[in-house]
Amino acid sequence: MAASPYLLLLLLLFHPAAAPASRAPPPSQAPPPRPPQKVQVWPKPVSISWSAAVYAPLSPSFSIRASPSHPSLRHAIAYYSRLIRTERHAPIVPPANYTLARVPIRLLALSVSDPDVSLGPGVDESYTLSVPPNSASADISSATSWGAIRGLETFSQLCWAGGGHAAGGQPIVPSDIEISDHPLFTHRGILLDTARNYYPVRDILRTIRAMAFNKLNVFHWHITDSQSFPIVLPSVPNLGNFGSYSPAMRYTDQDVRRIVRFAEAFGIRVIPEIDMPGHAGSWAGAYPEIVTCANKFWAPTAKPALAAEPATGQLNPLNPKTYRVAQDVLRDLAAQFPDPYLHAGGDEVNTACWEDDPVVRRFLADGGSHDRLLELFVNATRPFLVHELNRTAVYWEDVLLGPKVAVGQTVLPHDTTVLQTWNNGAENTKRIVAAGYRAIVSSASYYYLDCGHGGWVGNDSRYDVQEKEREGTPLFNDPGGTGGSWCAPFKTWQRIYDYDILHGLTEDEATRVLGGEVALWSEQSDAAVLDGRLWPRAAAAAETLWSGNKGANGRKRYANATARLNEWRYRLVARGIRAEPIQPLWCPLHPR
Ligand code: CP6
Repeated sequence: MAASPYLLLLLLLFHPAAAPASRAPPPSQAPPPRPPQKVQVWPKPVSISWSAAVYAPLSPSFSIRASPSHPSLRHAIAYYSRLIRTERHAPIVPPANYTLARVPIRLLALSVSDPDVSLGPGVDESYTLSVPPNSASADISSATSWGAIRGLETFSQLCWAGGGHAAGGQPIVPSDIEISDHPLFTHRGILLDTARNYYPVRDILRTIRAMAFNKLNVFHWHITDSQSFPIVLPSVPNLGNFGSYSPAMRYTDQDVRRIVRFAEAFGIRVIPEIDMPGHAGSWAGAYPEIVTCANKFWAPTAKPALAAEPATGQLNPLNPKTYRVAQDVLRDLAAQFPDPYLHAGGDEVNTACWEDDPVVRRFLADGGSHDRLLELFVNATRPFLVHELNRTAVYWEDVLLGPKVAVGQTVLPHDTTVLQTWNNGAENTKRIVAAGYRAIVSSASYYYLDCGHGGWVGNDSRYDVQEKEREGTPLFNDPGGTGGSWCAPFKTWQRIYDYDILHGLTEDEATRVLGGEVALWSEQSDAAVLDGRLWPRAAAAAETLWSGNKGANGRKRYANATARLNEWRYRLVARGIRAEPIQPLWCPLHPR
């Protein structure tokens, strides 16, 4: 029987939930170490060779050194030194026998051939890691500092607590192991919407740390939306002052710097998004004159019967002041966020909202079109963003594809535009890359983590569940718009893991897919549920974006992923990330 009293003792002593973090059991009481047979690293590295089940203890004087040293690596080295030395995660699954190497590992040596390469799109994140047999030092080699950081994460995951008496109570690592690793996609991200509900800085920092654990490298910060404008920008401070929920719910210059620096230390880019011209109702607090229909309709459609959520409000493309404010916003943003990409929104333009404005109505009556309005807006903001601020403009797919409003390809040059798809999974991605654009995939039906929690507005007579059932109307198709039809079904980790962002693309088209982002829209989440909403589902995406979802035989490695993701989830919890469980603990203890 697998669950011997012996194992239960081990769990009691070492399980993160059971034992306080800082206190290792006295060596005399500790059972012999029981690491897993297979090496567990999430996301799975491209190649691991580990022939014999030999582990080496870490020396109490274990240290990490880099040559040449570089500022961007210093933080990561300090962080991982501590993480590794205080490792408290022990494997759940009882392992078979193994040998403990006699020589402890005293040094992890990083050699970086080009440490000054700065963080940015497409940066080389490859690394090799080796722990030679009977050696007191392990090595990580990489082209860039960012690759070294990925290697440090891998090394930290090789370490297990519970080395026991023979290991001097120290963590142990597999010995005689070689790992060679690089990402499948260069863009692997999480979108966090901080406008529908606010997230304190510390929760954002924790999320960034969890991203690094999963080798995700892009934090797409959907800062503003119609509901709030929670950032204070120096040239236009009133947008934040009048557009945020409260003084406590604003990101200051200092907050932003802290987040950007923290992310960079983990090799994570921060791409800021200020959504415009749609989803901009919150701008009306400071500048009512440039916003059409603010708070008058619900978004994204102005038809009450189809309303999805409060509130809307759009920038008026025919008001010259719109562009003075928008340029101030973009300039301030570029000063705060060093990443070469800047996201300027462009999603879900609501034509009726524009038509609420008399000047717009006259423009349309005189032969103008909705497409022309969006084109005016993009042509008045994009060149500034690209040429003055030297950024690649990221937009939602809507800008090119509509469905309601779209601009021509002449407005969006291939080399300075990246489009993020969301609305129609594979099909829209194909349309975008076939048209020659680079794409980031965030298919709503696979990668939207917010959905599945019912409607956004309560106390609504249209929302009588029993009556719906009597009518035979499934709630998911609730035409009242409060049932969240766009959300169904809930995105399970399996659904996310199975999704292939290159599905249906030719080889040439696939070269223009930069990667993917899972999205946490925050109508129904805030810091209270953040970790559980993101993890471990975002980890499922992280693995497919790093090394794909197929095993060596070319088939989906789904069954094998369950046990590994379960194990990984426990380590995330041990590292302070409150990830949801995916199984009863009973399952790994009773393998079948
Ligand atoms: N907010 C903004 C949203 C969404 C988008 N943009 C959204 C649309 C559909 C679903 C979830 C979120 N809430 N600004 C679309 C990019 Cl299902």
